[in-house]
Amino acid sequence: MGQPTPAQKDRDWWRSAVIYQVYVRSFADGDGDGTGDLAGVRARLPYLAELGVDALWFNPWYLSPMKDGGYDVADYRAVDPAFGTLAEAEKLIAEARELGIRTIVDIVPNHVSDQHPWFRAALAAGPGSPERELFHFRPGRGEHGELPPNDWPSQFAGATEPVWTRLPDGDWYLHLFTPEQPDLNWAHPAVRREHEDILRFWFERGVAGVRIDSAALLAKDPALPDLASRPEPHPFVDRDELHDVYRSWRRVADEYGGVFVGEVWLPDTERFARYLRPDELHTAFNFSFLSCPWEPGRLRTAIDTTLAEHAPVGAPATWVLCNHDITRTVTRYGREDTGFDFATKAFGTPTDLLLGTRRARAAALLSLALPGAVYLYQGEELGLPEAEIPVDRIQDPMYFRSRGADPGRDGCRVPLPWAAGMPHAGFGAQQEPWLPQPADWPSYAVDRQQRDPGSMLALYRAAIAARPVFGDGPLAWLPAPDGVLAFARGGGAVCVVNLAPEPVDLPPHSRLLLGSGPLDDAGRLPPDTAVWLQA
Ligand code: TEU
Repeated sequence: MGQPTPAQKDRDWWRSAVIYQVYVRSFADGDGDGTGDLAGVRARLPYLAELGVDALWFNPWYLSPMKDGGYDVADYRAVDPAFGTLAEAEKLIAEARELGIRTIVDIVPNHVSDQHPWFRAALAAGPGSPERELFHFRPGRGEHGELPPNDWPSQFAGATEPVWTRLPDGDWYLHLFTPEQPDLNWAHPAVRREHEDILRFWFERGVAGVRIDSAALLAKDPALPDLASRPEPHPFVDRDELHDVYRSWRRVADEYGGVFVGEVWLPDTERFARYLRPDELHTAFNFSFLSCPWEPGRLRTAIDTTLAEHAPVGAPATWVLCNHDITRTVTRYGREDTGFDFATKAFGTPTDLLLGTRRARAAALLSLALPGAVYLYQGEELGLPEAEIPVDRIQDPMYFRSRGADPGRDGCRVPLPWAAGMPHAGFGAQQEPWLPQPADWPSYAVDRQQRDPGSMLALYRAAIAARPVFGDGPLAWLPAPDGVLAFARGGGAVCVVNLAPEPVDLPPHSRLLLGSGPLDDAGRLPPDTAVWLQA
């Protein structure tokens, strides 16, 4: 095999890209109404170009009643007026491309908003109508149909809330998430046709990729069996029918050179990899790396398992530390339990932010050195911590669905601080932001970090710029003391991460390229610190 040509490299951009996730609502507020918008993103494109990212993934920006932050879509072909217009989205896609930045949109195929015309028509048409066949409507159980059709638990907050809602006409409808997010019936050909059309709609507008929300949940066993009956295969997770759906999506994407990233949460690595076969999705988020505790053995295993599961299907790995659903990295790594699990999220967990930040800096150098694509979530490059939102300001349905047991996901969705001395830390000029910013937010502001060579922002910029020194070879572990991860990828650079409790000597090298923190006085690598070395 020879060297790839520039055209091949360009086509394969997604195999090694740095992709920045924009939660539009909280990124930058262009019109000053307290909600982030496309005008805000357009104004900050130079910031993103300077950061050096290859692509932007936008959380859903479609018309939505915002019962779940836009994951309740009323019209997949319209931009919500709170964010802007379709014409503005087109401009944004084009302007980003001028700066060398590609766009990924977020498609939500499992469910629609209860305000979507299909669901409204289904409600109006009544029991037994063809309109209801696009969803999962069923009569209830019990003498008068007063009991839900089965025992499935909500994907939000476990078993505390049902996934069925009963209508005045007696029918129940299925919603794995909130009642405002009715699940579509993926066995219906019209559902498949519509989504392929939506893909084309956005590819026609110049997007380079599509993130697929809840990608492993779409297909349902039509018998809707109780989970208590231990049905095999699972009635709504990772069903085989899905692969046929994604194969036909792939044919659409291939017409445009578009790529997919699937939100696939599956513990079974072999089942996970099936979504990444050459005629299915290009990539999927690496939630096992994201959930992994800050512990050397576990991290090394997570990395090895990731690479081993991707290799047979020829798909690149992705490396993700956080997103809009997950406790912020600096907070998570500053806790006793440094792993991530929805089930153990709680209010008031003790956190050492200095420790967490040190580790998050090291984790940044680790993930940016690994082979594959890296996802950054807005604010990660600023080292923002998870905010504790006052309960009377919480918006996330996860909090309400769990009856207040789960703090919800608002804490990682707080509007960004851009300028320390400005109202609302420069997020927007006039109105109070839709979620309150903590008092110390200005200390994380972009303008401050831009002036500080020791800032998280400076580290991310330097690392993204230097990343090509690793080359694009496979990962090779190097001998290292206990608790230390060291590897190279054929490009002459070595990444060393010290997760041991004591400082360690650096391996022989010609030059220190980048460090997540200073070496000690004896030139050793302190705990929770990473370096990139020229071998
Ligand atoms: O998240 C999906 C999601 O939360 C589940 O897959 C969950 O992780 C799993 O059931 C584990 O319990 C996506 C979006 O990222 C999220 O913001 C949305 O709220 C959700 O889908 C519904 O669209």
